[in-house]
Amino acid sequence: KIPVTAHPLAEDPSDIASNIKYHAQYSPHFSPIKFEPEQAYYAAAESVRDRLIQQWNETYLHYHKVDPKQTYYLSMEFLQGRALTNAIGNLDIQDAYSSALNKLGHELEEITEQEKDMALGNGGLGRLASCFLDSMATLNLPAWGYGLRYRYGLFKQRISKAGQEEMAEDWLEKFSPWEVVRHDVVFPVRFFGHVEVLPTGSRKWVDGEVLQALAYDIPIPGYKTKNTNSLRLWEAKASSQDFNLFQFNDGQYQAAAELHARAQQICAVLYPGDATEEGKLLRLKQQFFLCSASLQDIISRFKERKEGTKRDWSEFPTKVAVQLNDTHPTLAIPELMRLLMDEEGLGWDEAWDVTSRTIAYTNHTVLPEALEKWSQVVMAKLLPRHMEIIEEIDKRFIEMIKSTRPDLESKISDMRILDHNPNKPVVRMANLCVVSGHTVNGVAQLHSDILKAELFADYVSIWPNKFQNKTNGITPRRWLRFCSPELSQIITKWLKTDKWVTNLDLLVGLREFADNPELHAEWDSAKMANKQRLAQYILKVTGKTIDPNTLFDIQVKRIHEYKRQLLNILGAVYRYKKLKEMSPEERKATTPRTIMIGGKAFATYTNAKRIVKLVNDVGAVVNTDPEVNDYLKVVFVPNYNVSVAEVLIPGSELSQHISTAGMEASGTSNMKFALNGCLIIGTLDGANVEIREEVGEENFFLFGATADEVPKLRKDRENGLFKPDPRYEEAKEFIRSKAFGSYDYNPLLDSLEGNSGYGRGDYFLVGHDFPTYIDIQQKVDEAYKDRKRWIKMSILSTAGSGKFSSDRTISQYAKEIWKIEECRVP
Ligand code: DL6
Repeated sequence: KIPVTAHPLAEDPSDIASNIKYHAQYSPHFSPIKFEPEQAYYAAAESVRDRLIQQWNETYLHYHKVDPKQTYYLSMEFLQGRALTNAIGNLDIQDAYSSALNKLGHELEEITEQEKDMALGNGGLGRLASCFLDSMATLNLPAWGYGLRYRYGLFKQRISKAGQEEMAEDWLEKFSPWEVVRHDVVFPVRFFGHVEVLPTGSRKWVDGEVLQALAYDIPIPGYKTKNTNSLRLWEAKASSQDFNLFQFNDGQYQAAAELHARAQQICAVLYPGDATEEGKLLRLKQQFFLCSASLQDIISRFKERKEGTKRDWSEFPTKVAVQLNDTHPTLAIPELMRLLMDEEGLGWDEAWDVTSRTIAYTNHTVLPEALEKWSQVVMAKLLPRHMEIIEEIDKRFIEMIKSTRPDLESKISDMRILDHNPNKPVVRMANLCVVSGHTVNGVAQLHSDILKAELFADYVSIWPNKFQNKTNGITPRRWLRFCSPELSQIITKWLKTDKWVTNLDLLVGLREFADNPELHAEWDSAKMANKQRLAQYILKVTGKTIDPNTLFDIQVKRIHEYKRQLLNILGAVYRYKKLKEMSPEERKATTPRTIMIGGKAFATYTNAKRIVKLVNDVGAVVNTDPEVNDYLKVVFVPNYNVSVAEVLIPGSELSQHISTAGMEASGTSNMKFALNGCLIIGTLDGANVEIREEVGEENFFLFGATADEVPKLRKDRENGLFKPDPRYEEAKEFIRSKAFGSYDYNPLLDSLEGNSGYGRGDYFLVGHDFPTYIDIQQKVDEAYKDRKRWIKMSILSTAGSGKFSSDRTISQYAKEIWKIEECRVP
């Protein structure tokens, strides 16, 4: 009965329903017979997209007219997750869409489940980039995200008897209603070739192979504002001239389309394996592809914005801020130099001035293996002109040190960009960023302090003002307002305003009600509803029943030895063993717990995959043991991603952030859990330090060595001074005894033994921290028994989370690094 009409900006639910039907009929992706949840999702998404496009165009035109300074956030990862709930929420049209869909016989919640996660990222770094985009739009900041349009996102994880299996994650299997291809935005990107010296003396990169970068844009709506920014993703293509029709007709099908096949490899997957030389080359190609296309686009926008008038290049840094999300987009530095010198005719000094005033770099890790180093040989072959430019930057840096800081001469070999180690000459990307960028920042206070005191200490003495801290943040829209509507409503009711959604500091107002029994009852029931939803989800994906009346204890993050999922599972094994030894009465007096662990292990990271298998094997025994399974369950949550996090985090009560101190740059899931009233058990690492300060020491379960103590503890181990706690030995022995199946866990457990080497000799100090971990877990059990105390702690955790809004982080970047201002669409 509902008429089919376009009504692209309808407000009335009946008109919205008409518009959804319009899309089902006139943007047909399916045969017209069915209108099931899947078809309803695509039609509703396209209907929402109509509105976004309207705002998006207005935003582009407004920025074009005002010509403000803009930020360009270059990142190899964006972990956007699903878009529909977020778009409807930010546009503030949930109720209208919900009733429109009801009129069409659907539930909004059900159809949102149809959407595939856009998982173009690996972990915290990628999700941070996505939170930042949300905040930039919400704060009306003129800003763009730039990334790659990977055909397959981060792999889909399946758990079998053998452990983790990786499958291609096909987010574009059907199509994405959120991307718009811009056929008019295409730039050439060259690889290989050689450098020619022109008669003028200037240099030009020629020959090699040239691919095309084609832009796909994803709209990024701000919360309750018209500003809708873009995430621009590049796809690699070969042109039609590169298709050899003659060869094709001659039956040489592969040869005829060789360049097309190579183009497809570039955006095939995120982080292709880099154990082989081919893999390394492909990763470098991906990085350069992102940098070159983005900079050409940025430059063309810079020129376009003052049509007709020739722009002075010294103005460029007053219109453009480029932020490098870790070292992956470092090639933006030599590429900007090349474009300015070889294409625009600037001299070295002028180009260097522009480049170094434009580019800033964020460091996200101190792990040595994650600090990128590229072979000079590969770089010179793939990017001969860039290698020349890097050599020149290196040479000038050394000259500068020699002439101005002779006291640092002995440090030059560590500080310079090129490492000429004869066995493996490499380019150190972090050094290139520090030398070339105007600002370098860490992502939590402790991490920034470590960067200044250790990794970059020598540079600090040259450029003390170059180094900053920008503690990470998360968007309160996705990570509270939309993922936990129940808790959000309660917060709004008690604060008597919903302004906390854009001013998270207001949460502190909850403190005055922290003992109020009425709030306690509401809080408890919202948390319980979220726990029930989580339990249903676990049943759906694992077939396991978990009891929402037990303490829900969650650790979800990439699997890595420094994050110490192994400490968690050893603790669970110890708990299980103790429960087995207890009498039935003693067991009844314990705090029943459900431990959930989730995360993906990189396909070639053997110990991480063993950890995944161990969690599953422990779960298989514990969960089927009738003596204990009312008191303990251990569940591995498969295929952890953004939309899974949106179910897990609201239902959590305790979450584990237990990395070896000094190793987790910040962490951002710790912020999401704390914001959702979940208590943290953790070490003094990354942003945990600041979370504990904000929520109060008494609301944080702290244990373990501090970052200052870690080097000495490692030395002590090397000198045979470590005395293991008997409980630790007991837990390990229990696993070695094959209590959890026949799989050989000795190689994994052996990494905790011995006394030297990275990844061996318990480099991550699981043994040292185990006893305090077990002790603090007992405190958790006691605290949980006192319901009033626990709920109060939970409320105070949310109340103290205001600082961790990405709106705060982005405002600081805007003011202190990018020097950009709000440009609100009227
Ligand atoms: O800054 C975002 C995020 C931090 O919260 C994590 O602590 C940090 O591990 C992560 N860094 C990376 C880079 N590579 N590594 N490892 O993902 O960044």
